[in-house]
Formats: sequence, C-alpha cells, structure tokens
Amino acid sequence: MNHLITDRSLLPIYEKVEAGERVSFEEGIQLYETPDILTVGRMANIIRERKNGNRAYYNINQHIDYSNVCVFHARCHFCAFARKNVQTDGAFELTPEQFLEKARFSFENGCTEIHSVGGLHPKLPFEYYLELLRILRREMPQVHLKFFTAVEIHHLARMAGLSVRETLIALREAGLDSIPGGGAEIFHEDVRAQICPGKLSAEGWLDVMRQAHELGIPTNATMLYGHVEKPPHSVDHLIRLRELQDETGGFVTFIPLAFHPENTRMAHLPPTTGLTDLRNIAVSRLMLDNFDHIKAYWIMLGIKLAQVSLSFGADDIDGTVTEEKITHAAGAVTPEALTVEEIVRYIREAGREPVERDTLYNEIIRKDGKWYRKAA
Ligand code: V47
Repeated sequence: MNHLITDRSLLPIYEKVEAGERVSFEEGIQLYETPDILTVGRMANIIRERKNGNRAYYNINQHIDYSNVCVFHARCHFCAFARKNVQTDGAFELTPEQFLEKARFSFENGCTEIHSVGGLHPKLPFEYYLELLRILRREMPQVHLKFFTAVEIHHLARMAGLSVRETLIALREAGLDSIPGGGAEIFHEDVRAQICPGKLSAEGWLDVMRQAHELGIPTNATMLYGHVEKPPHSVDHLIRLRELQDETGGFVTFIPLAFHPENTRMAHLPPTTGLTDLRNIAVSRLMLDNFDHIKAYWIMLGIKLAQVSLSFGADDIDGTVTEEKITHAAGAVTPEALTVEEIVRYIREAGREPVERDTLYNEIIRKDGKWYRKAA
C-alpha cells in the first residue's frame, strides 16, 4: 500500500495508524493541509474497518424540533432556523400534544429514536420540557429519547434556577435517554467570537457533557466546519473531544456538520466542497481514536457524498429523519426524509453491509411487525 502514498511526508502517520498509535496535534494539521486526500481517506478507512468491519449503520428515527424561538437568534451567525419570538414570521412552538401527534406517525412506522432540539426559548417553563419527555415516555416506552443540546440544557438550568446536574437528573427522570451533539460549533475562542459571540463557551459545553457522562447519560458530539475556521481550530476541537472521551468514555458518535450558508448572516461564504467534507470526515476518524463511530449525516452531506464517506472513515449515515428544519432553513437541497429501502440501497451500493441500529448501536431485529434490540 505504501507505494500509493504520493505525499511521502505522511508515511510516519501511516505507520502510526497501522500500529494503532495516536495522531498528534501537528500531525492533525498535516492531515488537513496535505493535497494527498486519498492517503488521508485510506488511513481513515483502516481505522473505520478495524472498529466496524464492513458494517454501515443507519436507524429509523424522527427529528422533531419543539420550537425555533431563540433568545440568541441574532448571535449565532451560522443559524437560519432561529426566530426572535412567537410573533415573528415562521416562528413556531409545539404543545406537548402536537409534539406527540408528530411522533405517533413515526412510532406506528417502527421508529426507534426521537431526536429533538430547539432554540433557547425565553419563556417556556422547565415543566414544558419535562412534559414533552413524560408524554412520549408514557406513550412509546420503547423509543429512545435523544433530546436537547448541551447549550439548551445549560439554558434550561438557568431558567429553572437549578444546577446543570439537577437539571440533567430531572430530565432523565422524565424520560431523557441521551443528548444529541449539537451546539459545539468550533471550540476555539477566536472562532466563537466571530460566528457565535457570547454563546456558551467550549468549557461550558464540555462541562455539561462531562456531567451527563458522570450521570451515565450518553451523548454525541459535533463540529460545525466550512466557515471561518482554519486547521488549528479544527484539530484543537477534535483533541478537546478526545481528551474528554479519555476521561469519561461517554460519547457515542461524532458527527462533522457541513456549514450551509443560505439565509444566514454568513451567506457571503461559499458552501463546503466535496473534498472539504471528505477531509473532515477522514481527519475526524483519524484524530478521534477513542470514538467508536463517525456519522456521515446525509442531510448535510448529500446522499452521494455520504455514500463515498463510508470509505473515508464514516460507518454510519444517520437515519430516515422524517422532518428536518435546521439545515433546510439554510438551503439544504437534500430531501427531508429517506425510506429504509433507499438507505439500504445506498449503503449496499457503497459496498458496505447495512445494519439497522438503535441510538446506542445495538442491532435492531424486526419480526412480525415488532422490533427488538440485540445486545451490542
Ligand atoms: O447545533 C446550525 C448546526 C446543529 C447550521 O447528535 C448548522 O445524532 C450547518 O447537532 N449549517 C444541529 N449546520 C444538528 C445536530 C445533529 C444532527 C444530526 C444528528 C445529531 C446527533 C446532531 O446543526 C446545531 C448547529 O451546530 N447548524 N445551523 C447551518 N446553517
């Protein structure tokens, strides 16, 4: 294989990857800067296949955003989803009953996970969030509830006058199973000051996740790339996640998120290219040696690139989704949903074996209209 490496300076990294050794900060920069993207991809694929063989995971899930009203609507310059208040054009706020109604359709069609996030709402009481979880837990006890980013949890704690730990415990008692990875953006302060000044800091985001992990609540992690960040910012982001994962082991999967500029305050920036997308997937796989899974989120990458990503480090393409608002507000041209048949076909065509999973990567077995978790 070595003779295929056109950038010979990558050879020491290649040897480290083959030996299962950790890639350093400087090597991470090199991976972002080398023109030899195929070697970066090949190295990422070594780790991907070592961890997950030929499997490519997907799930039957539904995204339901409870509200887009956000006190931070003018501060996250990359966001096209948030609205100032309920009177603003396009603002919405679901009652727990409306939320349940949306979830019911997917539930009846075999959904195993509800993913729900929203803006930092100025008024909704803490009881509202507990009720959302309780009503779903009661009506569909088998379904995994992946709710509220670390940023929302921090906001809810402040609104409720509780500590983050007390907030997490109350949410868990109401039915929370895990926390999605959003809101991380890029941790480096220089970038945060440009794209989301005043937002919860990196330390704040990591602290919510650390406390969740300590309570046994699994979480995901993300990185929003393709705007003003430079390789040192991205590598710093990945290393901070790697360090927390060394400490807690609580991250389930990592999802690199491709910035979509349309309708945002950063609409002057071009959308990401295929190579930027592939490089971020591959470098994530190489840096995050203690994460079991890297997700190529087809909604943001597009279906074609998500297929290619399965040979560049990713082992998961997310799920059926059903309804997606955040990326579509910012100009995504992907559909808002896929059928299982479509997902399976895309994965098979990429030369991988499709495996339906639950949120925690237990395999799902379907029989006689019912589904079961096979222990991982
Ligand atoms: O928190 C906002 C980002 C996140 C834009 O955990 C944008 O399984 C691109 O976190 N262009 C929400 N990205 C999505 C997210 C997610 C998605 C799928 C699965 C999981 C998971 C998590 O999207 C936000 C923010 O970081 N975002 N605006 C935009 N214009």
